[in-house]
Amino acid sequence: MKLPEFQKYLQQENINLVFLTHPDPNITYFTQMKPSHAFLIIKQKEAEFLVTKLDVKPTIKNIVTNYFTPDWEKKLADPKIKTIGINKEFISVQYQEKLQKIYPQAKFIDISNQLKLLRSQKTSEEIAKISKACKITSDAFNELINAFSSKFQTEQDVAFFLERHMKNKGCEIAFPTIAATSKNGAIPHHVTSNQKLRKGFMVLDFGACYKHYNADMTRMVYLGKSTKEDKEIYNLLLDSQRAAINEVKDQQSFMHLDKIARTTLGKYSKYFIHSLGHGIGVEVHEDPKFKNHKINKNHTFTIEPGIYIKNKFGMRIEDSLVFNGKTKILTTAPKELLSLNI
Ligand SMILES: [Mn+2]
Repeated sequence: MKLPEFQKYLQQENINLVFLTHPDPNITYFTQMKPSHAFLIIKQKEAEFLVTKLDVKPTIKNIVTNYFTPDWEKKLADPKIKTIGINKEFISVQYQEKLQKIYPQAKFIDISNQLKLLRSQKTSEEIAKISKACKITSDAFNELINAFSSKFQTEQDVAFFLERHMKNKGCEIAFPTIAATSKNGAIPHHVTSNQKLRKGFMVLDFGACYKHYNADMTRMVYLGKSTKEDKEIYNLLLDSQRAAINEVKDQQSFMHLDKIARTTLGKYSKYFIHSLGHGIGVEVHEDPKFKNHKINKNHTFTIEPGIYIKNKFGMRIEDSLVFNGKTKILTTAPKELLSLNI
């Protein structure tokens, strides 16, 4: 993805070499692979992918692949290398020290921001993969609703159903599925366990990962019979999410969407304790950042307001979207509050 564009940047900035170390997601971004251990070395006109014999040796356009050899460090030594770009967010201190020994003459600069910027604007190929991940995620939810029965006894039973569906469709899971009933839902990142299902709101936050591209979606269902008050607060949250999505347009600041969502929540906004969303791609959380970025064409991101009332209940509604000049919601599973019997 965008390797030539990145190499142009290296030429402009006079960076001789970029060294990406396992498990940097940028390795997956450029190679569209996730080997168990690998380095990616990008120069201004070439790139080399070093993998171990434990993985399949891939063929990648514009990237030469080689196996690690015992003398790989010696092979890399080159006194002409003066400036090296590293991703400070992922390289370990150990590897940075190793590089300093291989290239004692070189200056090291952090290129993490350039990588984030490059990745934040998706290519059509990437958008297609994210869309497919989102479709499989939405399908898993629909299947769950159709199959829901008294056989589902624990939060894990529900999570496993969703995960099995996504894996059966050729996906990995983007992150461990959150199935949180009743007061567990008040913890946004509740760890799903063999906790018996309780009546009340159930938060389902999950996503498929298709060919290294992630989806992220949260839906609410109500176990048992919801009251008028339950429906009112749920619909307020849904209004808040829709109001924020309606404000998506080119060059709009993400903070403006955040403000709209909170204003709509009114007195419940104090229970909305996290950011409205995040960029999504080869990482579940990546740029654009809601704190200080603006919407650009080909950004993919989530919108996910929530209300969390400690020891009572929690709720969140989340969609993954692409802005391609128009707003397109990729996670299309229904958002009306469904009641299920347990
Ligand atoms: Mn999310």
